[in-house]
Amino acid sequence: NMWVSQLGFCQLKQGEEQRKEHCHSLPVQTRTSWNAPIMWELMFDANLHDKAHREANTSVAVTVFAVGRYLEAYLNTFLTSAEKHFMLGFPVTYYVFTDLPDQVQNIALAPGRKLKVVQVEKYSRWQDISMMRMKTISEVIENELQHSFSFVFCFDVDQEFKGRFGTEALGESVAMLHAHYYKLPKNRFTYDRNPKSKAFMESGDFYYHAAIFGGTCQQVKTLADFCYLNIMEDKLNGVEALWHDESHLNKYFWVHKPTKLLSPEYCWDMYIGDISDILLKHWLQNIKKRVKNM
Ligand code: 2GW
Ligand code: MN
Repeated sequence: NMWVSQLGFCQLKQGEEQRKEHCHSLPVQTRTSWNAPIMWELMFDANLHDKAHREANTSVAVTVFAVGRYLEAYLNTFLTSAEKHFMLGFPVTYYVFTDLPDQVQNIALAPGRKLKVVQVEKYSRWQDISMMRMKTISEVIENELQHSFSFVFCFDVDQEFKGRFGTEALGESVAMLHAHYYKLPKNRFTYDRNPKSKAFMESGDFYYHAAIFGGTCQQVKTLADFCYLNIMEDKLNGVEALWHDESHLNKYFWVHKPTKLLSPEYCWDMYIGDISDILLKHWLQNIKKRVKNM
């Protein structure tokens, strides 16, 4: 997949100049120490990424869980906004996992786009609803996705697409910079600090957000298996990581470095005051507080 990073690299220098004109803030970090690109607005040419992925016949699977009251609260907004902004013009299949398959409403899908509903059990603890997604993701990749899709992206359902979320976000192994932490010093990162948990970390690179991760089927399956096995080992040992699956995901990306990072523009939170780095606000925003307050 050399062409993706080559292409990102050519764009970077030009983009840095453009960002200086458009942003009031200091330059943002656009490369990790292991040379993975961090995708900030203006640092890439969306058309070049689309062209390359059209030539590669790229198809994308999305996994999203809407269990219990999250179905009514969030699923339609997630899907209708994805149809406006997510990988437009590319074949996308949404895999909706829910305990209430009959209550999933039909929404209008563009040509080449599909929705599959898969029934899952409803765990009684919300921590298990969140964590056990890793098991289901691994199984669906193994049984179905690996044969039909180039990439898979896994999303929290409590979000709304607000702008292009396109092929520039695709890569072997893609992690999301958590909007609340990207400017904080590392000692503020909320990694799991309990040596008894498999998610335990003393230091790390970034604090990643489990609301969005993706990559090739093989890479995402490796991630999901790692997290699921460690979650189950924690259960056997009677411990639970501080931020559940997110703690295990952070451990995974510390041990297996992602090949691409998404800037917090891809999952911005409208309640964060300092928007000086954010050119394209709310590409995908955390809508939870707004819905809960209604
Ligand atoms: C979750 C928490 C409290 C009560 C209910 C639920 C819940 C979650 C639910 O009733 N039904 C359901 O389908 N979920 C799914 O789990 C849904 O897809 C949701 O987006 C996801 C994660 O739960 P969420 O979005 O409420 O958690 P956040 O936004 O605080 O998420 C971060 O931390 C989580 C672990 O604590 C996960 O790592 C998540 O990926 C992170 O974004
Ligand atoms: Mn969420």
